[in-house]
Amino acid sequence: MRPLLVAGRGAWLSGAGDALGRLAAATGAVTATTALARGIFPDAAFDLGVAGGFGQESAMRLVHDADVAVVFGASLNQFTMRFGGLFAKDTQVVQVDVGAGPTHAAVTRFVAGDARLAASGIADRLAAIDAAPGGWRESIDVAPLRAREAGDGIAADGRLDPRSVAARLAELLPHDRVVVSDGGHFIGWANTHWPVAAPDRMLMVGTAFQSIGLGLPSVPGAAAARPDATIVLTTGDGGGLMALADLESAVRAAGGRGIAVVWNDAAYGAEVHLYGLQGYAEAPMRIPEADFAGLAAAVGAEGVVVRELPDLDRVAEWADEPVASRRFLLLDCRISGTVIAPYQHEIIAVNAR
Ligand SMILES: Cc1ncc(C[n+]2csc(CCOP(=O)(O)OP(=O)(O)O)c2C)c(N)n1
Repeated sequence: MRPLLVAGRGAWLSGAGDALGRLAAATGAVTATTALARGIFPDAAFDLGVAGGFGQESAMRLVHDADVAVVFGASLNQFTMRFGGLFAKDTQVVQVDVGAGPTHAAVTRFVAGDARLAASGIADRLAAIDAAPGGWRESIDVAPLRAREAGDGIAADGRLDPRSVAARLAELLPHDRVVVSDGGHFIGWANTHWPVAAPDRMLMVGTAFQSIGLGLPSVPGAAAARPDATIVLTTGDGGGLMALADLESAVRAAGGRGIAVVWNDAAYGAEVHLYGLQGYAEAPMRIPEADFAGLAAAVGAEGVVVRELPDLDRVAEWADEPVASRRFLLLDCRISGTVIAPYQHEIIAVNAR
């Protein structure tokens, strides 16, 4: 057997993390999550990361190798399912959910139930019969499958490679963070490169509402909900400009425990990749490069223009300073628009069908 467990936000809401960890150990299953459940499995050693376009290609090949997949609290939307290509044709897909029935044609069996109760119930029964795990996951070196693209540092156009920025920030961002994400092409970088301590520490407001411009205004809410956490906003220049009035609110609310990462590609990048490629005029999709560092300084934050990777070292110094004496830190990352995230390539390919 090559068992796989997939958990989604429903599993997190039902408090299924520990039960799913027990079930994974009892069955010897490798694990994967949806974007909204990253960090739910207690044992990261056998976790492949996100199922779907935010997952690494090598990890997704292993998902495809699974002969049985049990899905807890995940709706299996088109992005999780890689537009139909996530599982092999003959994979047994069991969906456990409190919903009325299966939510994807790939589901071969539906079990109505709460994720936590179902997972712990199955784990209890396996323990009662002394079932031994098959050993599939121990035969695989999972960590290299999750390896993230490190990028080229500087892209051919002389601007930063966003993969390299994301990889370096993964090393620098405080671990007590809550990440707030606006919407746009850039959403891939946080999702592929920045680990999440628990699912409720990654808030994808832009994706939830399918609207850009909600990142900056969500910072005060995150700061109020998590008074001890570092609040890290990830936003594009398009969404950032749209919400500019809320820059001051964000800076004031999060103060010295706030960071904003602005993926400044001087464009509505998602539009360029999805529609520019189809031949539509790109000029309206371009944005004159805005000086976000300057805008931040105007409302009392510290703005840093990031043109080279060493410019990010300021984050390490900032993290060592007392919260009371430092200011909200905005990283105005001048990235190249030429690096297209793998998840966006998936969408481009579907649009071309
Ligand atoms: C209110 C609103 N307007 C337009 C869109 C369509 N839209 C989706 S992504 C995007 C581009 C966002 O640009 P930016 O914030 O710079 O991020 P990037 O795509 O460049 O990473 C647009 C315009 C939307 N989702 N919501």
